[in-house]
Amino acid sequence: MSPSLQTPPALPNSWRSDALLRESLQWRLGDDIYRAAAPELDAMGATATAPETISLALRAEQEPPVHVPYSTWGERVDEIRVSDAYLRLGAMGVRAGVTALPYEAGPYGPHARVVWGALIALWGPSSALYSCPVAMADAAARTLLVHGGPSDVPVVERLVSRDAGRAWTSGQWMTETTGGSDVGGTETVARRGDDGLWRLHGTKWFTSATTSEVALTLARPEGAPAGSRGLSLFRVHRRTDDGGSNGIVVRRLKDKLGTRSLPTAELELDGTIAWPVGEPDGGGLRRMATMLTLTRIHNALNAAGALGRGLAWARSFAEVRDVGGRRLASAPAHRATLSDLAVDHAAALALVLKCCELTGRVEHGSATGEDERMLRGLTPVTKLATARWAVAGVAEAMECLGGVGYCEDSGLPALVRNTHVMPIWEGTTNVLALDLQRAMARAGALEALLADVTEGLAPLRTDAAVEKPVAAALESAARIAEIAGSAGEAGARELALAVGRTVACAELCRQGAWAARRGRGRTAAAAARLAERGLAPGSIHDEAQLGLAEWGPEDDSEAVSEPSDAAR
Ligand code: MFK
Repeated sequence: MSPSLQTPPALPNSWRSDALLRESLQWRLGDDIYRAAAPELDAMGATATAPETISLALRAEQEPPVHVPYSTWGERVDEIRVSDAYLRLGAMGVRAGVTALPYEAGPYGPHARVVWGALIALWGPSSALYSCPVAMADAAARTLLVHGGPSDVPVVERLVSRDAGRAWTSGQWMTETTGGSDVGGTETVARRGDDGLWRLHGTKWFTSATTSEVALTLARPEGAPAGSRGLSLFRVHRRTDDGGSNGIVVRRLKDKLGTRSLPTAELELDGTIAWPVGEPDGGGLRRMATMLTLTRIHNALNAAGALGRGLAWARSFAEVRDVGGRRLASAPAHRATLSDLAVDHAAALALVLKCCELTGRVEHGSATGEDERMLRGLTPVTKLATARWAVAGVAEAMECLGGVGYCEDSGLPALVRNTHVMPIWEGTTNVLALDLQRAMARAGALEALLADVTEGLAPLRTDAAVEKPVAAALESAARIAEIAGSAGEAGARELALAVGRTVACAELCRQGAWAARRGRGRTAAAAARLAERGLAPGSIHDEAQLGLAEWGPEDDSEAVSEPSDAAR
């Protein structure tokens, strides 16, 4: 090799090289379950970072889906062709259990969702967004198990299969032209025919992973009231049993900033046969919330995974790159940047693994009422906070690689583009911040979260390893309790982010104290750094209008005259 050429950074096995992820699992699972889980996570860490996998992901990015509306002979077929690289990455995940693991009677019991969470975080950044249909398959399976009936069982069996040849994925068709957030405005109508079958008529404006074999969707049975209370939940199949279209016309594929390997379409439903999930009695949005809760956790796992991947690239590059006669990894300013990325990654993992732990207990029937209240509030907080941290973090990671990181073949641009969707789909930051307020008002979610912080940290007040961040998290919890009641809609986002930082800091303190007793100090240091950055704000928006008005004097009489030349 010519001496002027840069040694390429090598992506290491993402399980073996992520001490924080391994420690988090050991702390949450205990030694025995950790030892049982480690081999499959190690295998995924190797597979997800293997050069062949990274090449497949790059190729999937370069081969976007194609919509074929008509056959050669003019028949409307609405075929959507996707890259075989995208399908191969999906099969890799399915075989490893990204949909199956939580439904299997394995050795993990209520901890299955924690092991699975690590699996998703490792696989996600290499999946070319096959993580999206996987999220919806898992969430649809759970929704059908909780709210469906016997006819849904064969569908669930397909959704959670490890057999990539048999496995199905699901869509989640919620968004209509009336708005992505305002689901109560859904205009799709459900009619029951004389044959007893329900048929849907309407337009779904954003349907992700449109090649999925099934989808869950909302529609308003004829005569049902307006608003979200009139909506029912339905299962639809993309094709009829004989391979026909089931009354679904693909209007076009969306041209998106990212998620390019993934088909997202506008669909016309014209007599689409559908099966109600539960009774078609107007409780559809409440049932759909089961799906949303799980897809939001998937989103957060992928955000944490993206941060981990960005950090891994930045770290690997710093270890081989020389700048100004020294290794980049030894330059103090760069080390500080990597440190802050590591803190974001630690905070994201802390939040989302706690969600996984709570979800596992709920699914296993061992959750307390407090666990359920916590999960209700922590899910929107985790989704919104991790998505924002990931967007900022992967951009930082790209900057760490300089101009090469800005080039497509480095893989960093795809990581940045694909992370940018995370704050948008599954509810934007503000929609989720308002959802926290709904959870506070209806489920006592904030009290449960703050009680968990204060009770969990009480024994650590005098623990030398984490004394300072423990004090900061306790102070922040008290401050949140003080401001929460008056936060209102304008303060919803600041409140939710403060809750996210505080719970993350508390979790890192607990893990850090445990790790310090085993001679490891990095998690305690991450908790301390997170606390130093500030957890709860001193004040919170009560009314916000600077963004609406022109920034300038209220009227002409307040205008300041131009200074004279002498005064300049
Ligand atoms: C890599 C990972 C990839 C992930 C896959 C992504 C692919 C899929 C892409 C998409 O589909 S993106 C579209 C996602 N759309 C959304 O996330 C919708 C955003 N909007 C909301 O979440 C609104 O908050 C919501 C539509 C739920 C608000 O509607 P309403 O009509 O104001 O709700 P309302 O009346 O407060 O709640 C209706 C019922 O649902 C209530 O129950 P009850 O009928 O028993 O009173 C609520 O308590 C319940 N509910 C609402 N949100 C809930 C919930 N229950 C539990 N958890 C929630 N989050």
